[in-house]
Amino acid sequence: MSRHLLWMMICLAMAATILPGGDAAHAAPGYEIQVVKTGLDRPWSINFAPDGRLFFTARNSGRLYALNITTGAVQSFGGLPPARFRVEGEAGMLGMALDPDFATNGWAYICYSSFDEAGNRRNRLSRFTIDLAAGIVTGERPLIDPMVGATHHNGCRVVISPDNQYLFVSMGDAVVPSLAQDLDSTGGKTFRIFKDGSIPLDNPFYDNGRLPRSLIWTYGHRNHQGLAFHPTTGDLWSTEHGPDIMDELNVLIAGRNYGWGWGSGPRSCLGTVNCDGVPDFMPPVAVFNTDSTVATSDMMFYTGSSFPAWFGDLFFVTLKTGRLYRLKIDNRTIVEQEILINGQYGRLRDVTVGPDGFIYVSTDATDAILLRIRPTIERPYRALLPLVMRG
Ligand SMILES: [Ca+2]
Repeated sequence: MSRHLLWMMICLAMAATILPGGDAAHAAPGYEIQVVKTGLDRPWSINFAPDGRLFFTARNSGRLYALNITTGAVQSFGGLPPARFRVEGEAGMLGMALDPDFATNGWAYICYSSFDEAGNRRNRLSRFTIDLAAGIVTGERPLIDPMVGATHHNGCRVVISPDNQYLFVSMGDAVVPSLAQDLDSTGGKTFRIFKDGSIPLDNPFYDNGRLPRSLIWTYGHRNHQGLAFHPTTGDLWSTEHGPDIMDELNVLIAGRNYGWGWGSGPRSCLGTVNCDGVPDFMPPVAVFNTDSTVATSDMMFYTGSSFPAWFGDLFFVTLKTGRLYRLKIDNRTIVEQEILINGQYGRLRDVTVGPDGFIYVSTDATDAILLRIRPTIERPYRALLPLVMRG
């Protein structure tokens, strides 16, 4: 046996001896991915309710469901889809936010695609009341109606501000980029209203209640379908679909212009390219896959207790590449990036945190999967004890 081979065998033996004891446990990833439920009716927005169930809108059927993540039981609520519901292309039952007092008032804010009375394509933000005892959705109260609509680029992510005063909702450009630069159009905007639908007088373009500009928070968007408030800074962040390149991550500042629809051509003012002269321009925090979009869908900031090292980290999912990203943020800068899921479950639509502190992700399919990321269960320490000799 050569000295080289002998040395290699000694090294291998040492590695085999050391790994099970300690280093392997540190080298192993600190999380595992579990399939919670399969066969879900194309979820678009997933939200945990105070009773621990996961409520979700179903894009194509226009229905609302509640999933018990322990038993797997799924409740389907009656009273939906709403009248003149519209499902085609990317349109359908989309964003939802549950009121912080959902347990007592049953309010859900839902943004969905509709037809108006003349049959034009629109989108609408409404408040519904969910009667948990009767299992039915009632009492639709439109809050922003109409918004522009098309087969594609219907926006419709909705979130409630941390102070429980305001609703923010995103609207896409309805495939007409120039609408995003027009303060007299609802296309390509973020809107801010009080939860009862009334208009805050301090909105940046408030003009005697004139619509829609009095509702506008930010403009110049293509189709932003992720919204979330940072848990400590209070900044409103957003993921936005790029056309064929440059998906964006933005911080949405009152009155700022995010550039889409400026100038001419489908690639004018992308990221920070060709954005000279754009009024009120706010550049993105980051662009992803500049040569081809990853198709950013929803995002959230982690505020659970199961991954203390990830508290305040930004998570977002992608459709085209089926990824779950984790970004560590320092104020408005990304300081660390990790991809936790990379295409093995197909298109990913939504991400949220559960009451158990685990991270829940839904796929984008007619027969969809709910996944969760949980900490790896610690293996007991296996010390290399000497043999106990009898005698
Ligand atoms: Ca932009």
